[in-house]
Order: sequence, then C-alpha cells, then structure tokens
Amino acid sequence: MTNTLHINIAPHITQALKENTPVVALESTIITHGMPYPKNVETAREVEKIIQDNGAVPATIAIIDGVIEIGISEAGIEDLAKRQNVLKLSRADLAFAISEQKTGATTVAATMICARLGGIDVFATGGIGGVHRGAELSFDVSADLQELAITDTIVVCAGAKALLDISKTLEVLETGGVPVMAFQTDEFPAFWSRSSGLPCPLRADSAKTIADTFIARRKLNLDGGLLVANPVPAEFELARETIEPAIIQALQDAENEGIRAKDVTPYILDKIFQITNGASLETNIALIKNNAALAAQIAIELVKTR
Ligand code: PSU
Ligand code: MN
Repeated sequence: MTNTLHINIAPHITQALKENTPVVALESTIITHGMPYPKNVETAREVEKIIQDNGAVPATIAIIDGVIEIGISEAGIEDLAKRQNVLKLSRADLAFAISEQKTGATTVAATMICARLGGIDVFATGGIGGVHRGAELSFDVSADLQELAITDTIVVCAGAKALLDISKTLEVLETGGVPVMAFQTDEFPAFWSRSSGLPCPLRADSAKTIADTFIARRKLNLDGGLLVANPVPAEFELARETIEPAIIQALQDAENEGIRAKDVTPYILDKIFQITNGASLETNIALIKNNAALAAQIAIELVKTR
C-alpha cells in the first residue's frame, strides 16, 4: 500500500472538468444490486445517453479491483454487471475495498464521496436510502442520510423509496441540515409514486434555483449536500394504492427470512419487482432517466456560475 490514493479518472472526464464542461456522476449499486440483468446495463447505457443529449458528460463510479474508477466505459459497466460477488459499498466499506483490492458498487453515500474526490458536484440516482419502517426497533437508517449532511454534492433522486418511513427520513434530513428541494411540486415524492402525502421543505421550479442554492450554501461555508426530489413522470408512476400491498408483502417476506443490514434494500426491491410482475422496474427506469435529465440541467447551470 502506497501513500497515493488509488483513483482513476477517465481522461475525458478530467478534460471536461478542466474545460468547465458540465459533468454528472452516476452510482453503480443501482446497476449491481438494484436491477436485474440485462435491464440494468441497458438502463445504465440509456441514462448516460440522456445526460449527453442534455449537454453534460456522464461519469459512472465504482471500485474496480481496489481502484476508484470515475467514468467507467460501457464495457466496464457490462463487466461489473456480470461479475459475481460485487460488494455493495457505503462510506464504511470504501477504505477496506481499496486496501484489499476488492470490486464493489458504490451506494449514494459512497458515490457522493467519490464524486467529491473527483471534483464532480452533481449526481443522479433513483431513490436515496432512508429511515426504514420500524427503525425504532431495527435502528436501520441508511448512511446516505448522514452523507448528505456532510458531503457537498447535489443529489437528484425521485424521493425516498416508499418502502421506507418517509416521514422519519425527512426528519433526519432536517436534523442533518440538508436542504431538500422538490422540483416543480410542493410535495416530497415517494419514488414509484409522485405523492407521499408529505410536504417537501423547499420547492424549486428551475434548475437554476437549485444551482444558485448550492452556490449560496458554499458561500455560507456550510458542510453537506443538497437533495433534489424530482417526481417520476405521471405516465410512469405506480399509484400508492398499487405499490403499497407489494411493499407490505415484501417487508413481511424480508422479516420471515431474517434479511438484515445491507441486504434489506436489494431484497425488497427484487421482491417488489416479482410481486408487481416487473411494473416496479419500469417505473424505476423511467424515474432514473428523468433524474438524469434534470441533473444535467443543474450541472449546466452550475458551470455558468464559474
Ligand atoms: N435507488 C434505486 N435503486 C437502488 C438504490 C437506490 O433506484 O438500488 C441503492 C442506492 O445505491 C442507495 C442504496 O444508496 O440503494 C441504499 O441502500 P441502504 O438502504 O442499504 O442504505
Ligand atoms: Mn440499512
């Protein structure tokens, strides 16, 4: 182990950052643990294309054989998706994965850390991790929430997954001092559905408002990121009444099978996929694409301020 950090930024990303071209980071856990093959690879490719079409450069992030890779190639994504035993890496696991030359996908928390190291300000995902239902007993609170409180990256998501306790998730974000901005709505969205029934603390009607808020926050010298909650387009949403029975069933199955810790979210996403006959995946794909487009627009507004 040397003293240098094992980080490899793809040359075209380095060049884009140097030339003040907008760049959008993308996570990899959604590929390896969030969607089945081959839809995961197909989606990753389409998401990158949407970012390009919107005028920004996509940079998918993962740890490959102990190296932080920023801007993985299409072949690299395909390879990652096909590999066996890819780890799910959050803040707690990054150092070990690097020192032991492991291969792992980065969660929202880990992607924020790596994007920051690479100098990328904007990051698009599907839904952030949050406070799980029953957390008062399980203490299951995603590390994504505390990361948002300490690492300054804009994270564009479709809200928190409805399988979580969204009300508690918003409380933890507030405690962490994280600005939570709903895009063109007053409500905090619930991933598969546009509505959670809960108001969002802040509202942004343009990408510029989001970029300006992020810049103002930096000027204030405040630590932490900014969470953008972008509701899934109406034509792709699953109504709360439709998804809720699937969630309840999936949570019950997880309980019966003793699923714990890191395995909970991937397990439940897969169960919901099965129970809804794949409908949940179609919505998941639509919302991540929608987030990618908005993230690109925010990245464009950000570079204008430099
Ligand atoms: N959003 C998706 N699918 C996913 C995830 C998010 O649409 O698979 C992943 C993200 O990487 C997020 C992680 O950080 O789930 C949260 O895991 P946990 O609940 O174990 O913190
Ligand atoms: Mn957890």
